[in-house]
Amino acid sequence: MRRGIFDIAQTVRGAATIGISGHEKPDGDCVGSCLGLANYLRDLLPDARVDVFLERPPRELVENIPGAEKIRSDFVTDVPSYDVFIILDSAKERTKGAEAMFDAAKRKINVDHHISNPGCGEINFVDPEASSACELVYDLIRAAGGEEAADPVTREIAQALYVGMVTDTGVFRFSNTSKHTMEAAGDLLTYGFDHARIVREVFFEKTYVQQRMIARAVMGSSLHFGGRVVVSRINREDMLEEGATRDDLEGAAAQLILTRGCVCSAFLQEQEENVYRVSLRSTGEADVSRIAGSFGGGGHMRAAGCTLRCTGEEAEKSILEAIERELSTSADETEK
Ligand SMILES: [Mn+2]
Repeated sequence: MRRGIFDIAQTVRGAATIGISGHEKPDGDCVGSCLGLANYLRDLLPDARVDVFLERPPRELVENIPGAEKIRSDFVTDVPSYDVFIILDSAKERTKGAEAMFDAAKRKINVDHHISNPGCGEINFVDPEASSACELVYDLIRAAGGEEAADPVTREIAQALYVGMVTDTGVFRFSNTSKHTMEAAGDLLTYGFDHARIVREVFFEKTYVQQRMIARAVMGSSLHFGGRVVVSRINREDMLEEGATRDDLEGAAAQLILTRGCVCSAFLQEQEENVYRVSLRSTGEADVSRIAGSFGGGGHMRAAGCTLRCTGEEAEKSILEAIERELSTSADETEK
């Protein structure tokens, strides 16, 4: 049994209004965990109102996660204070539009697997060992008290949670994939959704513009520290030339870290003049959540992000210095 797990059915008992939210720019795990839990709570409490607040998810998630059409992307509600508000896959600061609703709620719950999140609820179920928020929601639903005979998992719930596990484990490739992750995923598969289609559409498919932006990121990259670090930067004029938006840069960071010999990568994208979003990846030798944290960002050991406000050259230089520091620190720690 996971540390910090609680009885979700018991906790929401009697609630008439429940709010749910996750992080900005919601990914498969964020949308899957929010909608998987929302579907479960709607079945559990048919008379309760369950509202999900998220920015509009990308098309492949809307098409593959049941209930996505009910998401409230305007963050507008007429409920002054939700009986229960649950933030998934995020700390409250990253939810943007939902933070005030969370603060105003009568009961605040936080479920997350980000190592950088200390927990922002009265009830915190935060486990960095879990592959995904969806794995934690799966555990919550399976551990919930209720009628013995009824199976609380439906095909809709199973599909939503599977999308999140696939997303955050890179289709069960990353080291966050545990025996328990596979057992949970295996259990979800028995509900009979088209899992092969999900993997293709949610994880692997790219638009042609995305493919071209990945190519540009790789072509424009440079190697550092004897080939152990690869860095690439995409400027606004690169995006303009390809007709690309920010969403079209998806996949570039993941491609860079696949360079043989490389243990850490940084992908910088210019958001506006002198503002760079940095996506950091690591094979495990460096803890990139610490690098991101030193610039006010966050994330996981092997995938993290932050924003730098300076010129592109300065941003690259600062990031490379931070990576060098982190690599020497983690080497020292290994020796001890
Ligand atoms: Mn996640």
